[in-house]
Amino acid sequence: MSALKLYIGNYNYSSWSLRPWLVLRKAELPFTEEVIDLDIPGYKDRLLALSDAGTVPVLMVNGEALSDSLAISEFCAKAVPNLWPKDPAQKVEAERVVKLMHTGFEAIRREAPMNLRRRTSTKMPKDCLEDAAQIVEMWDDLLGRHNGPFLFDDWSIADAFYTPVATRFASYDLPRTARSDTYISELMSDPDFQDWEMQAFAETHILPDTDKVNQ
Ligand SMILES: N[C@@H](CCC(=O)N[C@@H](CS)C(=O)NCC(=O)O)C(=O)O
Repeated sequence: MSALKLYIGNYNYSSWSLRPWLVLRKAELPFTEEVIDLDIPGYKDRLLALSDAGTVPVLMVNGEALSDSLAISEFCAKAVPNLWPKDPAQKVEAERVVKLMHTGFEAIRREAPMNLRRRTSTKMPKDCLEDAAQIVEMWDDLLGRHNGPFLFDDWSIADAFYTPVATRFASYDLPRTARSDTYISELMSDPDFQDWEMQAFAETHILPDTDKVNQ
């Protein structure tokens, strides 16, 4: 495997960066990482110098830039088996729920941005609560049909995509069932996630606009 370098946003805030970072960790693919502080003067130029997307994450593979969390996760899945469920029907379902997260749930993303240092019990907007309820229903259904502790029994890319969502439930105290609460705890006690979280707690860079959301 070629040398891999993952460019990521700030540990505390960059949910899209956390997803492929977890996938690389679970794939046991060696990689280095570099944080690009978001929302500081010149940050966009740095992102655009890396890839036309102008966003993080970006995975450099032998000098070639691969942007987008899902594309990077798919790259890992091609290199290493078992990052998607083995059962073909489960794989289709896992891909569907990942795509749902990748393109949807706009209200929870806007109103409850990932902010690992944040803990609040503020009243959340209705559309955010509707997204949260839909996610809990989906988690409960998948967890009920499989043997857990993950959405498709063993850990998969689907769990990477919902880990930042789990942190939003904890940060903004969003309503959930006992079954979903157990799943959230499982994701948040994952040793790889905890390594990431430690970096977030140690980080001093602040995104004031994100910190203000639903303060
Ligand atoms: N669809 C992209 C979204 C990437 C994205 O929006 N990343 C944010 C950080 S979490 C970003 O780079 N924001 C900086 C900006 O848009 O200027 C993915 O899945 O990687």
